[in-house]
Amino acid sequence: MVSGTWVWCVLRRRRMVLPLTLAALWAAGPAMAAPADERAVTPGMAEAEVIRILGLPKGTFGYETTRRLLYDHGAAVFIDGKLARFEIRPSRETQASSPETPPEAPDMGSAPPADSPREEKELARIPGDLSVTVGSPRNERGAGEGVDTGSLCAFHLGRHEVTKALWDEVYAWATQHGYLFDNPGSGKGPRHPVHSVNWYDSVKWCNARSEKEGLGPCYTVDGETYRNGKHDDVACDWAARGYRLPTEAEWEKGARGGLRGQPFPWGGTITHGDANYRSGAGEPYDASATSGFHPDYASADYPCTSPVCSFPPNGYGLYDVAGNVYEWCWDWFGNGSAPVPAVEELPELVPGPCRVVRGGCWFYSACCCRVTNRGCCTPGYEIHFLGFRLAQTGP
Ligand SMILES: [Ca+2]
Repeated sequence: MVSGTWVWCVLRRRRMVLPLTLAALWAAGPAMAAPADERAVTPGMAEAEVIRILGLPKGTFGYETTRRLLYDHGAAVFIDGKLARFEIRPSRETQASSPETPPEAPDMGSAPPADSPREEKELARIPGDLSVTVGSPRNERGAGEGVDTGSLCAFHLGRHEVTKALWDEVYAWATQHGYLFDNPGSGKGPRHPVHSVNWYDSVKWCNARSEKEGLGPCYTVDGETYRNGKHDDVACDWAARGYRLPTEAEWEKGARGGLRGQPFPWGGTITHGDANYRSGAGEPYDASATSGFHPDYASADYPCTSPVCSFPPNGYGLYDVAGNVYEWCWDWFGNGSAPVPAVEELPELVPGPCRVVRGGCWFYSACCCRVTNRGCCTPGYEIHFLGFRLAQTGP
């Protein structure tokens, strides 16, 4: 997992915000800079408030010390491998008067109405994980991406791909408020995922929806809210309340739905009962009795997308993480070299020409629907099997 930006954590409650350089952090003295004894970690902080940073070279800035610091004292944002902001969390006594919102239980029983995406459960809370594993073993059939481990804070991830109906609503507002897109967005129906939007469109649309709803937009260019043009130097304010694309690690954490060590959110094989993808005889993992495009959605009139939430959700209540449309992620892919390089072979923190896409789609095979499968496209690319899903920072 590589990104030009490594972030980590979360920051939502009342607290002091204390901008600190790393040097100042170290200068703060042993009470802050020295790694605390494991027993000093406050009970009840089990879920990652803080933590780490998949792919970041350890030792760059005293990883273990910083991790423990953050775990004990607050949360931080890393940009390009450097500690950009450190936040002090109130004492637990202070927090006692403002209890945390309990984790939201996955709604496994019924799909949320896709034509009313504003409802409370549009985004599911994905729990933090002190030890999250992403990628797959090298010997996994299809393409072993290599394995990396790290930690993630709790965050929120869209239960379904952004629909054409929601795209249109925000797009109409955005174009009246200074936004310019490369593509108007397409979709086979209002409840189908929007497709044929490039990375720039997706990011700008996230900002537009944030502004439309009075939330702080995440993406800026040269310090200004990103509203038009094609920019590869987009910065993300990971502490902002607005909508954004998931990081690749967030996407995979959410897609697994709490199930570890399996290529799909539900287990080891896939059929047309699980997802909208292109089945083929002899394809690894493919156990479908029907072949070709999904029989319920196949047509000569591409795309063969399905309405969102047409298949069972995963353990976090997320739909279509496997198949339907590929989904843009924030991350740069690396240097864009093919074939897919293993995680640890990717050049660290070096922006490449492609952004990661995840999850497979109606047009591609079972193997592409694996939760670990990594695809990539140039950020200006758009096609009828590529859309996106929203994320939000948050505890
Ligand atoms: Ca998908």
